Amino acid sequence: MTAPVRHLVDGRWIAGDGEPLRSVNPAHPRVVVAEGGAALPADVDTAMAAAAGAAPAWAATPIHQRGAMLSAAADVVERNAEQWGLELATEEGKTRAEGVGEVRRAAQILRYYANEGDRSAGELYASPRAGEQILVTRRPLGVVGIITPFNFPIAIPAWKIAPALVYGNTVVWKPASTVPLLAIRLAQAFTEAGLPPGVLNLLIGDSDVGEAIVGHAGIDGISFTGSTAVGRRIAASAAARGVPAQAEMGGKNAAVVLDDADLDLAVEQVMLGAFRSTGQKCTATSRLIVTPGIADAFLDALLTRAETLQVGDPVDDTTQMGPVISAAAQQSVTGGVDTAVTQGATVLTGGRPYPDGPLADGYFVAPTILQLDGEPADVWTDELFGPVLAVRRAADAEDAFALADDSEFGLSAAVFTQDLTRALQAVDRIDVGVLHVNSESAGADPHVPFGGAKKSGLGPKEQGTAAREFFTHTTTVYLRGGTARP
Ligand code: UN1
Repeated sequence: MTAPVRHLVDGRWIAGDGEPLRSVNPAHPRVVVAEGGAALPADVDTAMAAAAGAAPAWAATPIHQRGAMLSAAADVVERNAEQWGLELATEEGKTRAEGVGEVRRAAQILRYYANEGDRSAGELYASPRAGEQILVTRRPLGVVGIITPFNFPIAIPAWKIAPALVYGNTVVWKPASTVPLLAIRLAQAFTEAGLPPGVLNLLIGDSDVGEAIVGHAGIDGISFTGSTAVGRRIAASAAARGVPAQAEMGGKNAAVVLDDADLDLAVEQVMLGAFRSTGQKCTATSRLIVTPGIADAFLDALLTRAETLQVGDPVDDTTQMGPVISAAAQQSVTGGVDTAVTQGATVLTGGRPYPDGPLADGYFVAPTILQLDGEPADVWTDELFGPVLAVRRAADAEDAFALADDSEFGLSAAVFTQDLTRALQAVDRIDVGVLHVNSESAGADPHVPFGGAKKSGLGPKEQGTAAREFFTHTTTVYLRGGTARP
């Protein structure tokens, strides 16, 4: 059954007047998941006006009350986890287990921020002057634009929208046009929770709608997750107008497997990092670096696992990996593999769609492992956003850490070792925003900072206490009694 695409503006669900917008099931592209008119850039004016109109009353609402609405939204999300998780798998292509897990994760994120009122609201400093104290308090930015990618259609929106709202901002949100249904579900959770009209506005459309949000004169901040090229463009445009921006962009995340690693654990975790969500995570493991004492045994075991990974329809419970999001993504991933081969890479397994059988119609790409022998290759430096793992052999642990760090990106990394000294060296040598020791490179808990080093991110990090850095600004209050003598 095809769901209607609707937009939420000023508390009302409206049909879009733009071009027909349609999300399809990437495992069966003839199946339309949601359909309706896209939003138009002109709708951004209406949504911005609604958000600006709602902003003063929302900012004046006590944070505990704002949090209570997030908590009520979390209840709705949790209650619908099975159904929405299935819809997520159908619209985005990750497995049903991952889809349900992601919906639950969204609820968990909402609950974390729902409790923000019970945490510290600022700082208090001593004053060098008698009778005075210095407070650092926080204020919302105002109206923020939120632009989210397809790959976590409910968790990433939740981790941007929840802090935006709890800190007193109002929001105009544009999700990726490939996943409208899950965006509508999250917005429904907020309306059902009783969020006042205009506080959260949802416009589903193409990049022209995103550009209209970013370029709008009334916008007070922009939070974006997506490709490096778009993130840089948004941040540049925002900076040129003095608007704060937060951009979470690409990764080329390495897993380093050292001689003393537990082989079974490392194989298991590298498989998860490389192929869960079909490799479509900015935190996915796309580079593997192995040292000589374990390389052959590790690669043998990994190849066996990759070749027996169950690729199929995400809603089938035996499936371990689904399709990529679109035909364009499928072409760009296989094109990236072809380029790697012309640059000297050897395909150890995968690299292709499935020409026949039940997977031939969907946007499937087989789990792919490529071996590089030291030659420069784009697959080592550029994000492909698919189930492709490039492998290099390092001379020793030092060389492995240097290879892992040799990237313009610095989002996440994983290091597999049982040697504490080596693990601590990795913390020093690999410049990343998120480092996993003996676990896969993906994953982000709601209560701790998430984001990249180097060129993976611009602006303050997300989640945990870090989110407040972006969604508020400080007012430093020099506070003295009102008499001449203290
Ligand atoms: C995760 O690793 O679970 O777009 C989250 C992305 C990241 C989020 C990763 N911003 O893939």
